[in-house]
Amino acid sequence: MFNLILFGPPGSGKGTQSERLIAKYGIKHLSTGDLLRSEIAAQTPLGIEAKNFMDKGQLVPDEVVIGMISSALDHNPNAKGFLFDGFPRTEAQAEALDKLLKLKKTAIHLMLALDVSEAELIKRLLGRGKTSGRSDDTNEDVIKARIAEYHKKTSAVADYYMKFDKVKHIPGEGSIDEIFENISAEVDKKNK
Ligand code: B4P
Repeated sequence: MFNLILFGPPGSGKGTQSERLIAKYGIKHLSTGDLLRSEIAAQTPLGIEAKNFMDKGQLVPDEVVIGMISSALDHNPNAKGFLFDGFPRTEAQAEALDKLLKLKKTAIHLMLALDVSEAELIKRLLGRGKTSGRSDDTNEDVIKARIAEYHKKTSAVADYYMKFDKVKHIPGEGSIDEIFENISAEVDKKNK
């Protein structure tokens, strides 16, 4: 089993690169952002609660996203590995993920962290907002709040995995193909 975390601030290319990674390596994609947006579309109680946080650019409470990931892991017993996209986003989520994977006798093998400047993040997200219909991408104040949440609560998650020597930084600016080549090279080194 090979388990990978794709990490980075909002708009750094996690969703974009995830599509290519799952196509190449056949691992199961678990995006908490996508899972939350499906709950919102289905107007479930969880989705209605999550939308309040997401519309303000805030993180959804840990217990909500940890519960979603735990159930997704249970529903995919035959996966040959998982790609975690947008999760974990707090240290509490990282600790919970380690415990969940340990119960399944596996672990995180690699965290790939995409580095992108703040000006580029804002440009990309406002660009996506023109076509995506995502309310959190159309307002620059909400985008800035998401980036602030990242610095306050999420960037420390890389330090957590750094202690276990599992983090590789990848420049996240340049062409999507070029970035994917660098990502693949790191995956291939670990996943022989
Ligand atoms: P997510 O769905 O995870 O979304 P994201 O971080 O905004 O985007 P991502 O990084 O995947 O987008 P990409 O760069 O691919 O989160 C949304 C919200 O959900 C959060 O704010 C939070 O409220 C909540 N949430 C999710 N997970 C949570 C958790 N674990 N805990 C608590 N709350 C959680 O794409 C951005 C744009 O850049 C696209 O238009 C793309 O085409 C473009 N792009 C990508 N690569 C590019 C490149 N190389 N060059 C130019 N443009 C590029």
